[in-house]
Amino acid sequence: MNLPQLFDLSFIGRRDQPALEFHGKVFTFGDIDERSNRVANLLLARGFTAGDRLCVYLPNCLEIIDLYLACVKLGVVFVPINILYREREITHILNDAEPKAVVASGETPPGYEVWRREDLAASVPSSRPPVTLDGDTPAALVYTSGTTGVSKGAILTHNNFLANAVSLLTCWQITAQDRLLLPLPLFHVHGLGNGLHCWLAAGFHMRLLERFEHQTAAAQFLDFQPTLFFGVPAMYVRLLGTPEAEAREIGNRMRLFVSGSAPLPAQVLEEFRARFGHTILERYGMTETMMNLSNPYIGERRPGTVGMPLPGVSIRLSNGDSGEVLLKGPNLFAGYWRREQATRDAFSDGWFRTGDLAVRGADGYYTLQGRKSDLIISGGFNIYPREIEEFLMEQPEVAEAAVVGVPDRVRGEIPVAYFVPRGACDEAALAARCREKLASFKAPKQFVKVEALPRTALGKVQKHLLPPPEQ
Ligand code: MLC
Ligand code: AMP
Repeated sequence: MNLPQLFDLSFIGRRDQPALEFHGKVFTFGDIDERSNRVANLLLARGFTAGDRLCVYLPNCLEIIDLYLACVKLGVVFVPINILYREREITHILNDAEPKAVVASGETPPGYEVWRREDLAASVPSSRPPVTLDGDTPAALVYTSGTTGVSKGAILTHNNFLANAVSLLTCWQITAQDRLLLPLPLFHVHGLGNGLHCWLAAGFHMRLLERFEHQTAAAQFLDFQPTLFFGVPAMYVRLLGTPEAEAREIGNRMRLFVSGSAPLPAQVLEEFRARFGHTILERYGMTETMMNLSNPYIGERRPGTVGMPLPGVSIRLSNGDSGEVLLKGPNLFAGYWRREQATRDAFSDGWFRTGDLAVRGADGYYTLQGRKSDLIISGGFNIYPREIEEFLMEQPEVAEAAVVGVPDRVRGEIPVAYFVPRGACDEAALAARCREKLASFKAPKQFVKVEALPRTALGKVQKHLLPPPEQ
């Protein structure tokens, strides 16, 4: 089966029903289907064929959905780019993915055909183009950083998205009666794989937000009255600020809150339960695999754990009951785009090596214990210190640099840069350059000057020996 065939199943008999709300406008399932057929015909008219890549650098909007659905109807590969990325990060993705065109709302590097959202409004037929695709067809290339600091495109197939959505619908009892409030960005698998695909596979009513704004989040809940919410821990921390009466009212209408992409502190789970009357269900996923493990919908949702494997997912820990998480299953990606060596290195005897460390309890619950690499997760966005260190070392005032994550109440972790200055150093100018050239979540939030970085006899930086930053 391919994705349009799965979505057609839930559209049957529901074409006139409200499917999507965005910026106050409501669209039916029929509208969604026809809008994307038009965009698919437009792509065909512009010479796109199956296997071509289309890069999309847009915030959450209606067009990003039209473009994604048009791509999966044609076998064109959808390549979302994080809207917070800047020129350097975008250039890498464009050079690597070699798209036939880019749809962008902001500035993009030269050398590629760029379309604006208005360009998609051309008058073309709304009939579905006759294309036959099987489930192994790539649907999306989602870029994710490796320990090398260079991001790689994970090839996710129709079958990967199908397996993920069908599994979540079953395990979290999602039906057409649900209502989803979705503030997650559609350029990552949390928003795309879970949010968008559960919506289309179940056929429920979704309100999409351009982004999560903590100042208005509670008002969105009260206004839309969702039953279902997918969020990163930073969103749940922000929601703890909701006045008690409002939190109760929101909780009364809700069926299920799910958290993932970063560890949910047990304390936050407890405080949220006291305020909203719901136990957040925590699950564990990854760009290359989408969802792997989940706490049970019925049964104990245990704080600090990520539960048990989802249907079809096989899991091994490298040392038996502890160690690196190794995975197999229908959710596993088809490899890294044009990186055979990196793909080979990511597997061991057919098992995908996640780089995450875990322990398995006697009753089968898994607890994540950190990562083999020094990945920093800030607000659910991943930061590879090496990428920031390489950028800092290119700056004239920096001789050496080391970036570490320090705990942050809201975002989980934030990046801090330790550096050895080269001569006189204007720290404010350095900070400003980081903010201009890097995605905002990657820019170090504090700079600490040191005389030298602590190193082993072999020259490896010992980050754990760096002095703690000032609070
Ligand atoms: C964040 N910012 C955005 C933005 N999200 N700007 C534009 N569009 C967005 N979508 C910027 C802000 O400008 C600001 O920049 C900074 O991020 C934080 O803003 P804030 O208002 O203080 O927000 P905050 O309350 O801290 O919440 C941040 C957040 C964001 C939770 C909304 O971090 C977020 O959307 N996270 C989701 C990440 C995600 O989807 N991860 C899934 C990866 S997939 P400045 O300049 O002030 O710093 C994966 C697999 C899996 O991991 O298991 O799911
Ligand atoms: P990404 O590469 O952006 O897809 O991020 C995937 C990583 O996020 C995983 O390898 C984990 O380290 C982390 N992650 C996802 N969900 C959880 C969770 N529930 N608890 C802890 N870490 C998580």
